Amino acid sequence: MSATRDHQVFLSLGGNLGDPADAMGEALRLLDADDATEVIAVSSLYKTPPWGKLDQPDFLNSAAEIRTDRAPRDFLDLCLDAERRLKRERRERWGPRLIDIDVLLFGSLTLHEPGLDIPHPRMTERAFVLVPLAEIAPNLKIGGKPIAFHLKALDHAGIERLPSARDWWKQASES
Ligand code: PH2
Ligand code: MG
Ligand code: MG
Repeated sequence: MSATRDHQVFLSLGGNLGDPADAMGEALRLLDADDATEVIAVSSLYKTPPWGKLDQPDFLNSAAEIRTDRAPRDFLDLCLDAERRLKRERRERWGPRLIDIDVLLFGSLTLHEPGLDIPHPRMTERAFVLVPLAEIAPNLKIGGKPIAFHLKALDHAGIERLPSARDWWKQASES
């Protein structure tokens, strides 16, 4: 029998077009529906000012802890599939989007392959990634340093936690 491939994965989710909370919820439900994948924890929703390209609407962001038996490339394909199903509009770099799913960490793996850079190379520079992540993984270490250490160096201005039910992602919206 082959060794188990039960990996702990952390994701960042975000969007600023249409109904991003609904899109993130649906993406997480798609991942959870996969036989080899389970959603373990999801952060609250956060309203965050746009980073990179400033003249676009505020984002909603969240973070999720996942467990999967899939290999990294396989798991990435699952995420891309969920994005595609939600009709992500890939128009301009850092521009407006319905949904974006980024794989931040995949167990303790380091990977540098086309389309798959893990740990996510810019995750520690972005408060919109680390603030939700710290909510669900306050003791996480990134690059050997505590998440709180990385957070202290970042500008949190304008980031607002929205009151969210613990399992907000499980329900499809009524509209
Ligand atoms: N995603 C981007 C670019 N800028 N800004 C915020 N606040 N949140 C995001 O998710 C985000 C962004 C490209 O993926
Ligand atoms: Mg499942
Ligand atoms: Mg992104």
